[in-house]
Amino acid sequence: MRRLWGALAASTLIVGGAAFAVDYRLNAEGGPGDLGERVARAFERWAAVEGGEVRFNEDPAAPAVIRYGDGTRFGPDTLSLTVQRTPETETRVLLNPTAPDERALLHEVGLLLGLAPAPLTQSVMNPLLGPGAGAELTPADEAALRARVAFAPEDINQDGVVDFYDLAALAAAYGSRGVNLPEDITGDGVVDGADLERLRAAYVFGAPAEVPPEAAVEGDPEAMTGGAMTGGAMTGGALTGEEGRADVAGGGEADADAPDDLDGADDAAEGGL
Ligand SMILES: [Ca+2]
Ligand SMILES: [Ca+2]
Repeated sequence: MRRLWGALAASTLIVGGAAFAVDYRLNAEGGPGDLGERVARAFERWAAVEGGEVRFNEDPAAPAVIRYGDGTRFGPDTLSLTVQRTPETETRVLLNPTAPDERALLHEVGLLLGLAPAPLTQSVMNPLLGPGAGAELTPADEAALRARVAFAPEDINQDGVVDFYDLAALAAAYGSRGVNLPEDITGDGVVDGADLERLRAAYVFGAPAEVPPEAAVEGDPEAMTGGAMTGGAMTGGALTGEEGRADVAGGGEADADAPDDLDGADDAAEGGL
């Protein structure tokens, strides 16, 4: 069983509406030199989703970088990790240089697109790659991307209006930390006053509908931070902190290394942790 490490993508990477774009930069040092080609293939598969309308722009100044981590710091079952640190805005997708895996890239690009992890499914957004899983986008993956493109981040329950029910969802999740939480409108990994302010700015005042919309809020924080394990499958766990966080998922056992260290660089030199 191979594991991915996943964390969060930032909605700050995303231009909402039809022009849905992810800016990124690449660094192929420290691993196989065909990183660019493999990343391009992952991009193509997401960009081919009908109704998805996503673009990927390589930009040397982009806040998201895709590169190899320090192979000695990855566990044998860990394929990739995405880390975002706050208050810095850099998002780092770190790939295991000894085990390049196209499925891992498909998953990590989904995170960059702002899609929530989907444990216990056949989705490529499942942080744990089961046998035969994760190689192709599923209908659920395609639907998640279409919804991400179609609805403003402030429309938390994705019903087409920013209203009382979005506020209720945000209130219920207030203080939560995690990976691509729907209520984390700003995409910084925590649901707090900044998200409330974004919601306030988009809020349409009116009487709440008598019949609440279908609960469409995804990304149950418990699911993303749990460590449940079922026979031969899935587990997830999230490490969170004041300065940074990384969603960790894999084969059930904790990894000795903190995911923040998987790039093998000195934390202080990285300017934060
Ligand atoms: Ca809504
Ligand atoms: Ca936030």
